[in-house]
Amino acid sequence: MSAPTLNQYLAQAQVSVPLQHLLLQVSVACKSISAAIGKGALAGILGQAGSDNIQGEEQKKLDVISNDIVLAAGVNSGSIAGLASEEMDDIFPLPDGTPLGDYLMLFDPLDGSSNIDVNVSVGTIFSILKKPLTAQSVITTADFLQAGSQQVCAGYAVYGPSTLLVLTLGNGVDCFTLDREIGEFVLTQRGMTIPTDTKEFAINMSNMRFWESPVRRYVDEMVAGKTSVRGKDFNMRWVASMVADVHRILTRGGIFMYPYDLKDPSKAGKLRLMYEANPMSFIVEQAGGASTTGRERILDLQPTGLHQRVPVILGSKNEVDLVTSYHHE
Ligand code: AHM
Ligand code: MG
Repeated sequence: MSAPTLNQYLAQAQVSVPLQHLLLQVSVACKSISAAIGKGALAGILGQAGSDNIQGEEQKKLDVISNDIVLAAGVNSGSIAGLASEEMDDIFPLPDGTPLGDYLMLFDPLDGSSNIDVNVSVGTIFSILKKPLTAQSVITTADFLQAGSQQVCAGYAVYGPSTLLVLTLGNGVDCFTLDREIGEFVLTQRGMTIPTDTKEFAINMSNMRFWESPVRRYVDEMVAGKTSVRGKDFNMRWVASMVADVHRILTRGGIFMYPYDLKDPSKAGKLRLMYEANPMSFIVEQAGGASTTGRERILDLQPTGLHQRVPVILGSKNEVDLVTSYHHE
């Protein structure tokens, strides 16, 4: 029998019908973004949009296009109670007449967007929560501020040589590949697992002078390799698209770090808890890896704001445990 399409897979899985609708709409959004990225300069969509997002970062045209596509997917699913995006200051006001569903979705429509103009992999990350029982008829920001451990689903698409969709529903991690000839995501890997040990690390080394001493010590030891207490040599990779770096770790192991740094002490790191750290931590843990801030498990953090930033250390369990133990010494 041939491998199931996403549609067939969701119908077989123990997934509520509204969540199936939402995930199918998200997958359609990912196909549209993949098509737009594939056209690139031919469609005149590379370069800056001329606006800034809430974080004061310059938006690319494709950031704005991707954001609109994912918002429409959420609205069209009929399963959404609320939507929040890395690219928008506040939660999205659903258009009048939108049927109100039970799910909240937070997303980074185009992660790694500094890589768009140089034709390097980028992606879409999403996190799905249940609307809290205490929610009123009008959804508020507070309804979204749930710990990552409350996620019912998380996933990412990576737009690389192939377009992939990686999903967890809290029961392992499965990977789908977009078959462009039939226009469907087809299951190509069930039960992705991250090896416990690794010889590969990912970190932006140009920030070294801003790191705290536990990260500095950990990276120094890996760089010293065989001559250090580690007794083995390490290799380094940094795509600068979290989706691509995390996907490599899900495929062959590794550790990814965007740690706390003193570059801008008010920010506590670069990556965003709700749009990047939580969904990726859920996926990584479901694949047998670990994810911490260096001090605490990311999925246990009680969010304080939609756009909150956190340090992120995730991947092969033994390495994450080691660098986390350095923070506790
Ligand atoms: P973005 O969501 O604005 O693209 O920013 C997040 C990205 C991550 O994908 C990546 O890990 C990191 O920023 C790269 O940062 P740097 O430019 O410091 O290497
Ligand atoms: Mg991002």
